[in-house]
Amino acid sequence: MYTQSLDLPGQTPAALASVDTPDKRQAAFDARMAEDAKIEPMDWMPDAYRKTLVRQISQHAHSEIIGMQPEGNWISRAPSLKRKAILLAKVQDEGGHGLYLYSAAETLNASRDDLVDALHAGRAKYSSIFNYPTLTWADVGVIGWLVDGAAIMNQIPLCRCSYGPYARAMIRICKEESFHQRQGFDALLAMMRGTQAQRDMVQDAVNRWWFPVLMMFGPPDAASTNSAQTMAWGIKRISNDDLRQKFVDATVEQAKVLGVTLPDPGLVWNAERGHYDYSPLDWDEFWRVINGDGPCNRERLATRVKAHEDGAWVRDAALAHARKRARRDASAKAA
Ligand code: FAQ
Repeated sequence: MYTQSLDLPGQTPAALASVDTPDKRQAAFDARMAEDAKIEPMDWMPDAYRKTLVRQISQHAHSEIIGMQPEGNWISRAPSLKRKAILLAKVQDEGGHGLYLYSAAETLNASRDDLVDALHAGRAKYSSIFNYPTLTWADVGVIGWLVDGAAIMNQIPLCRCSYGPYARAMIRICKEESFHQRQGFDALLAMMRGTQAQRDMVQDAVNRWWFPVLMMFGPPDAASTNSAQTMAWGIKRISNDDLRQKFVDATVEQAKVLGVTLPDPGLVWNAERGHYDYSPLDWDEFWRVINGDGPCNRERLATRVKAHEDGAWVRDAALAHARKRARRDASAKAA
């Protein structure tokens, strides 16, 4: 990844490099956490910190890769050349985000093959949101506006994550996601200025995506098993419920500009809290979806596994080429 080559042995910051007993290493790590400094790949870190980062970063990478499918499905049916070019670029960006993130996970000594195997075998999670279908062109706009919008809200704080490679990957990803969000809003605005049938299509898509998007932020804080520790480690900075609330508050105003109704009668301004209230979410649906039984889980995984198998010849060719180059370099050096 573009940043990792900077993290070379010998560049380990003094605070962690100079300590050699387990207790001292832990104390130095804790001191780093207390001063909100970054941990880099060559630094000592507790196993549990490494493990939780691999879990979160790899699930994030899987989400980006699986997340190419719902919109990729519409590239050949985009309504104009301009929209097709934008959508192609966006879907390609999501693939790129997956690659930065797999690379960030590799800096933690995780093997990419193992991570991908875990996804294909159904052992690793990916975001619940990508298990919902894209039925019309308006769904593509709504993914940009709401799904990318929620992703940005969740990911901006990750730019300050305590693990350097993840934080730096997130800076670039967030810049691209914010283009994605704007293009989705723009596509919807064009439809809202069109015919009644187009406006109805947008409203229908918003009705179907609104609640699943709110679930993207994860379970309520009280049921979030990982939050306390990941927040203590400076990986997560803002809780699931607080991010969800920030997203709701920001999106209500955007919906007004667009002229769509958010499908929740319980969505009302609460002057006392200074926030919008919203109705309780269907957490049974959320757990069903993340445990493999959403509307498209089987289809998404089968498509991913097939793409991986169909691409075996590309990986074989790249490895053969690398071996050939290494042999050539070795004989050039020997000559
Ligand atoms: N879906 O204890 P917590 C995108 C799991 S990228 C599935 O609260 P945590 C870009 C969670 O893993 C979208 N599983 O967990 C794009 C845990 O299970 P585990 C992805 C979920 O980690 C746009 C269990 O529930 N973004 O959209 C979900 O502290 C358009 C308990 O939950 C990221 O991955 C869920 N929604 O918080 C691409 C951002 N929520 O692992 C294409 C980085 C929770 O213990 C098109 N990740 N779970 O077995 C995070 O910020 C966090 O991992 C959370 C979950 C907030 C997702």
